[in-house]
Amino acid sequence: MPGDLRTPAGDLPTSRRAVVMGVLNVTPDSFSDGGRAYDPADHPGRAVAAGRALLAAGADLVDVGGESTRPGADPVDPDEEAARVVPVVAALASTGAVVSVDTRHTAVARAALDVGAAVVNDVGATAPDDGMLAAVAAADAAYVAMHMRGEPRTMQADPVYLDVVAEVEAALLAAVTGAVAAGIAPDRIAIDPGIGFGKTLPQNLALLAALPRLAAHGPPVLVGTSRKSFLGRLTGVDAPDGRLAGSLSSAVLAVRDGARIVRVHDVAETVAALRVRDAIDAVGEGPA
Ligand code: PMM
Repeated sequence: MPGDLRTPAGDLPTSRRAVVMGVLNVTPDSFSDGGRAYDPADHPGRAVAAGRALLAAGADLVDVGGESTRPGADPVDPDEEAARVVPVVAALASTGAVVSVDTRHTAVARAALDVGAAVVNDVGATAPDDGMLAAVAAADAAYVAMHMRGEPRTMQADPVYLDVVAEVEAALLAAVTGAVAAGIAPDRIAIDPGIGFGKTLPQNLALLAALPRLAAHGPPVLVGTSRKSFLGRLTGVDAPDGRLAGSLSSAVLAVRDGARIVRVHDVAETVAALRVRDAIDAVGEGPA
């Protein structure tokens, strides 16, 4: 349930409505938005304005990231990553917004939690950084455990699984067990199969088809398909910001199949698309 991701900054909606997480990449090189929210000469001004726009468009929370995780990306020094994200998290959290920090580095998570981040979106949760789980537990924050095979620089080289669904499922359940053992409240943990993180097109599709199975474990499932290259391949659209139709359709289908949180760039469009799904879902199979 989204309510299980309640945060010090305020409870997320407890209705059956899916939670919409808006993407705010404070990087010069993200594949999906080409660094539009990051201007070193106007930092954090441009990024904060972009975050406010996501909230105004209907995002329930904003996910601030300072390291591009696109396939082939070089790692970013955690000090540089923190310098990108911390002022943005601080400014948005100070207005009462629920802010998550998208990182695999404990130092960055800790710095963001110190200035008001309520959620750590750990894109390295299947091999967590030293001290990451303890930092989240100490802050009583929510935790998103995302599956990634390897690291961004090499993850798409040749991802091989015997059974991608079973292996991702097992890794996520192990991540939840580790998070609970470290003291993170079980009702503040979400899981994410990490679409595009060390997966081929068929593997991404297998994971999306298996969302009901992943959702049956209990922790809310977060799904991020927005603008990703598998959508480009399926729909024949090269430019990431031209992949709206694929992004919306995959978000709606993910929610239909049990995802409780969707991580998206096109917030207003996703909110509208999910409204249609919610209206149909609310009627269910009751009498006409
Ligand atoms: N995808 C990206 C970055 N962070 N976090 C989670 N939990 N799930 C995702 O699917 C995810 C993520 C990469 O996409 P971007 O470059 O558009 O941010």
